[in-house]
Amino acid sequence: MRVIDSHTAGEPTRTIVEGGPDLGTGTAAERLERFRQSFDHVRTAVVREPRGSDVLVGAWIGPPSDPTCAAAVIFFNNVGYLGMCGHGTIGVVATLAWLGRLQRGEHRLETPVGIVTVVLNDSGEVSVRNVPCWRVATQVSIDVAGHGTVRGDVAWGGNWFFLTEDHGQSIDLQHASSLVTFASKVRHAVNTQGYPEVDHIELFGPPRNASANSANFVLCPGAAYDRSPCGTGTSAKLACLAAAGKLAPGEEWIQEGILGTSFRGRYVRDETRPDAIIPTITGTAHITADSRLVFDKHDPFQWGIH
Ligand code: PYC
Repeated sequence: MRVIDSHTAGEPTRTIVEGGPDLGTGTAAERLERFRQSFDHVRTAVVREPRGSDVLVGAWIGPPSDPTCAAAVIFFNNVGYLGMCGHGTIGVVATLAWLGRLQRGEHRLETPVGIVTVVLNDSGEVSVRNVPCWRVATQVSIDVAGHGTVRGDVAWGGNWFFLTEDHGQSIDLQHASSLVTFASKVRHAVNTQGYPEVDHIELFGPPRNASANSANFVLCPGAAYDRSPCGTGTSAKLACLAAAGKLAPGEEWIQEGILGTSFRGRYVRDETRPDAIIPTITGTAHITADSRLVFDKHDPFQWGIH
């Protein structure tokens, strides 16, 4: 299997470009189910140790069912599958461009949660026009074991997020392990107190760079945190800001991540539903490896360490 590794603002993506599972025909959502049912061992082999790590997001690419799209994409990590992935989409676009399979300009990609439009800019930056995003709950109070009440919003940004500024934590890399512990407790509380679908927790604090509007820490499904500002997390943030009347359509929002790297975001209103926005997130990915994964049937960890 040939894979291309990249990182987007520090967060890695491993894209399968040859020798991936044959997921047949159908929509990206149908093929994700086929991946889950019949090829989950490929997911674990590609992203888990010893070939990968908990931080790695994998991407399967294949022919689209919608002829207006350049490709279908399915994202996965060490514990399962993602609906959409902003940093991963930027990584996939950079990968396809590096392979000479995608030219500058606008393209559409089919994901399990809808079609996204990507622009490979002359600068090499990639802009991702995400699926419609919206806030579903405002300042809900969650009782977090050992910490008391935490208030935050619940929003869809292509994945489900609980977003809070009310946490008393320092948003910096030195505190990464305590942030993971705290955010995991918040997720458990959010899941058991009304929002079982939320699998990403996003904490906000003041940015390091004067040009940014905010800094975040995002706990991904599992126990890894996003090294980038998280594309779907930034989309969820824009949905909350729009719903609160704190960011106007077209206005730029610079979201800094835990490493100090940033994504730029803007939105337009979704003409078809008044509660939703369509965010566009812009960032840069770099290629880090072009490798072949070897699967030895005598290797006890052929399908990854479980
Ligand atoms: O960039 O949307 C994102 C993302 C989700 C999980 C890791 N990165």
